[in-house]
Amino acid sequence: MLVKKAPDLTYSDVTPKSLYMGRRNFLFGLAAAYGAVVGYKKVTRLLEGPPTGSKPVKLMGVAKWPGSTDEKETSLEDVTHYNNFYEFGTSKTDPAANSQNFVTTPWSVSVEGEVKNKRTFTIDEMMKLAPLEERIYRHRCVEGWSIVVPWIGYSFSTIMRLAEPTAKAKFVAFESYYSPKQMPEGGSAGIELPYVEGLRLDEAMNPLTLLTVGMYDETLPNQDGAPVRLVIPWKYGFKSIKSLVRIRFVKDQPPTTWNISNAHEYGFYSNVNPTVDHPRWSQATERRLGEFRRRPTLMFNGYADQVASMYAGMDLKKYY
Ligand SMILES: Nc1nc2c(c(=O)[nH]1)N[C@H]1C(S)=C(S)[C@@H](COP(=O)(O)O)O[C@H]1N2
Ligand SMILES: [Mo]
Repeated sequence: MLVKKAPDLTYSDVTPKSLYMGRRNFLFGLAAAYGAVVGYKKVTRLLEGPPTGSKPVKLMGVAKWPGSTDEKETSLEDVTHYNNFYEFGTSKTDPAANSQNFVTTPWSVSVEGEVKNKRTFTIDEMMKLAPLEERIYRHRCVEGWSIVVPWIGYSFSTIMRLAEPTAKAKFVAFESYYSPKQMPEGGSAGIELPYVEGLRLDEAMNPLTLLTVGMYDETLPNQDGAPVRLVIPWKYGFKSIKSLVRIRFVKDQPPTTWNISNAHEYGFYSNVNPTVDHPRWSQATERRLGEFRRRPTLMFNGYADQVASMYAGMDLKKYY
């Protein structure tokens, strides 16, 4: 049975090793600025020959979302070099090291199941379904570390409104891309792949649930889930599924990767809750990447006002 690592990390784990964004990417950004992201692959080819992988490009016209936290943003360096993305390896530094040649163009995401309008979107279509917003969210991993990230995206509810779930739809099942060829480390990750996750319909509909296509003013780096992922800020990080290819509206609660792997330790809900400990460690405190001292973990990761009512009357020890 695969187990997640106990909390805590040493400062050296998150000390910058190299500057992540080079001048080349800045140039891609400028070239791609006209017409948002359209044609950036062409630009890549022009500047450096055959593509070796998809690189972040600047996103233009992103509005500031009024609900952002004013806590200090975690550095881009930390957010891109301390990751969980088991398809690219199980150590925190593996995703940055092993995902650089991940090719994410072309990309499409299918919307299926109990909906009136089944559809497949290309990533370019998906990026234009709603105005992009920068939302600075706290993000808390079940292992005890946390980050503050300026994500870019729009509420997942946009997709739901277009898809029009039928009365039978009670949950949404999500699936990540998986290619043993592109992700050879996934074969020894110890979890079933493709990575799968799920939300109850009302959780998916909650305006905080973010269909995320960028961060720090650019499209997503590969290690953070390019080209599209979810971010569900009141839940432990593993619910925020990366490199999404399939969205399925379903009748029954869908299987989820960490619950399949170790049901005793990881439930379906996985709401951040400082009063419900993990079987092997306390969840009362967390360490923000880039800081030394642990800080208290907040109920629903500080988003209780927006989400607590969805769980009224539920025993959160039972539905962990
Ligand atoms: N497909 C996929 N999605 C994933 C994971 C993964 O291994 N594979 N790891 C999860 C976990 S455990 C966490 S904490 C977050 C980490 O997101 P970040 O690396 O962008 O901080 O991604 C989640 N989404
Ligand atoms: Mo995590």
